[in-house]
Amino acid sequence: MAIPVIDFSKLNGKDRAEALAQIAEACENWGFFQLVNHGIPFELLERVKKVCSQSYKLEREEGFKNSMPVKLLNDLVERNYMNGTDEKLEDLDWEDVFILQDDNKWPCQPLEFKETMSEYRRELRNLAAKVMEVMDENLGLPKGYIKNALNGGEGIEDAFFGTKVSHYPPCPHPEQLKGLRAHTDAGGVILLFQDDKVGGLQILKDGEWIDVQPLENSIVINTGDQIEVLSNGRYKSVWHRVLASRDGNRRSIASFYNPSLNATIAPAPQLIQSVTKVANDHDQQQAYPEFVFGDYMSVYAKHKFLPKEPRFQAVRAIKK
Ligand SMILES: O=C(O)CCC(=O)C(=O)O
Repeated sequence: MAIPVIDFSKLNGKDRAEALAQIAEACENWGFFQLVNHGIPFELLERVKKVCSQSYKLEREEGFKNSMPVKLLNDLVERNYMNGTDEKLEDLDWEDVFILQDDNKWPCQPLEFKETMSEYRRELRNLAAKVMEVMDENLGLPKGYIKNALNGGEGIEDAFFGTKVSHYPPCPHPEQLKGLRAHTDAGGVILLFQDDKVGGLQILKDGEWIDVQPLENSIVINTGDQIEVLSNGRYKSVWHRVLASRDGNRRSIASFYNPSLNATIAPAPQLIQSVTKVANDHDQQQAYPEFVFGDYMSVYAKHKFLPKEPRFQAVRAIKK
């Protein structure tokens, strides 16, 4: 079983209806899909791979060798050996991360890093907007509805757009921990540029973990908890995780188009139907509360690796 691969360029031609339907199916049944022919120049993607790998080598690799995950894994392996046990590290990720925002400190090396990653982030932000418009259309919402909701209203530009550059270095004992523990994403739309060769990302589908197959220069899209709320449960956020691996240093670059902390999030009224209306597949009552995204993030920060349903209950309680 492989996650859907969709040719995004088909939206501009005679096959538009087919591409829209494929994206709708992927959003409703998978929560993850890969876009090819997405319009981001390959030449830029090649530069992105190069500067992120170089920056890891120049600024972070040495630090990872002395990092907490390395120390805690060494201690665990020694303890297991001494005690004849097989304990695992359940609350740690074998991952090196740096975050790029518009206004934080970025790696200085290599010199082309800033220019390349700024260009990449502009392209990805535009792609996120296009993907959200497709979701609007598929859900029968006015054009711009999801983007406006995440920004906190029409004409406001306050969404959070962050880029998380991760490396999952080779791990001597990959069976003892995860590269990144299973979770659903808190926010809106996530655009992931994953390693061409080293796999490890998996999603939970019908009770089974399945691989998100590396596909050169594709962009993996997934929907976060807030799209689940806005769509009133039509587009569910999906559990995913990254396995640690003995070989290869997996690189992934995840860009998050997330709501403003001030945005009020609630199911779109168009997707809530009265209970008395004749039922069809998509008619349903409001399945999620209205809340302020900042409150959701306060809960998420403490419970990221736990099921999402109690998070919705917690923000329902805050709002009351
Ligand atoms: O590294 C990946 O492929 C996934 C990253 C991820 O799920 C996250 O940062 O939330």
